[in-house]
Amino acid sequence: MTTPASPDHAEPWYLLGAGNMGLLAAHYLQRAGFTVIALRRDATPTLERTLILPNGDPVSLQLRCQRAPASETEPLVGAGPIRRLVVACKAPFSAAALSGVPLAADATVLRLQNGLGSLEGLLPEGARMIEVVSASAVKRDGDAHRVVAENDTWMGDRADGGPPAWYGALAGHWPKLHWPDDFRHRQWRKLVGNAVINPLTGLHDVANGHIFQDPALATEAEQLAREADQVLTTLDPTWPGDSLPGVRALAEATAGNTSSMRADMQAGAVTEIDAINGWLLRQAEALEIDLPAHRRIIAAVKARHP
Ligand code: KPL
Repeated sequence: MTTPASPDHAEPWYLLGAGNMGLLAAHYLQRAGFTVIALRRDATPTLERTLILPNGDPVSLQLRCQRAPASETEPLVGAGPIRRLVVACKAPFSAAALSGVPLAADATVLRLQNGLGSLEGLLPEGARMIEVVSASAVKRDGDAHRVVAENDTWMGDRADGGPPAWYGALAGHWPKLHWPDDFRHRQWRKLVGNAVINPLTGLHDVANGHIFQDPALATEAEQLAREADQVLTTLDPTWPGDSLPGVRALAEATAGNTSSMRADMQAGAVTEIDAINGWLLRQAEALEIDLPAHRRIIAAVKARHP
């Protein structure tokens, strides 16, 4: 069931990154009656994918495609400045994916990526960046994308000006979508979970649940969480500063999962370490705080997969 078009639906959403989470966002946007256009480097006219919902129902997802410009000087044929964009590519590819994409000066950008800071300096000054943090899980299943769990998803932005006009329509079709008052803390909780679980599971090639079953890894996890809390409490004294139990609960709730960084390292792909642990380290450096456990683990991940 889709929502009939309203004036607010006239503006299409463009999508950069038609991976698991990008497709899930595209599906909810389409269900809410919005047009979604995938920006691709190739010339495919449409993108057809199958999304399997948690109840097992397959949804055939069809997205119109627009060829993204290969360089900043090449125009985007057939499109004026883009006013709504979902960035769901992996964090390290953000600059390349955005290069040449003609964003309107007041564009709204939904950032659906792990880590923080990956779009810094890449958007027009007047753009509104809305961060999306999702606990939903989508996995490749052969040629299809399986939605393993539709969990909570939170949206928020730095200005905290409240949700935009289109949010209500989307929230009616995106299960468990919230615009919370404490968005930043939710985003940081996800960040700390990723900063502990992802590099440890990647380096040791283990599933998430293994971390707290192995005393050596559990000690490393504890150090990483403590150092993250030290930075975040300095940035915001209202940060509760007790991340470890939440990280443990996340590792247990996703015990059988292969973290995204483990999957990247297994595939020999570039990891999101710079957007996750690297973000914490950059904050720490500015605050003159040393984070030896994060420094070590960043170096270890990069030594394997530069
Ligand atoms: O977000 C994740 C990831 O793998 O990137 C977690 C929560 C660790 C689940 O695997």
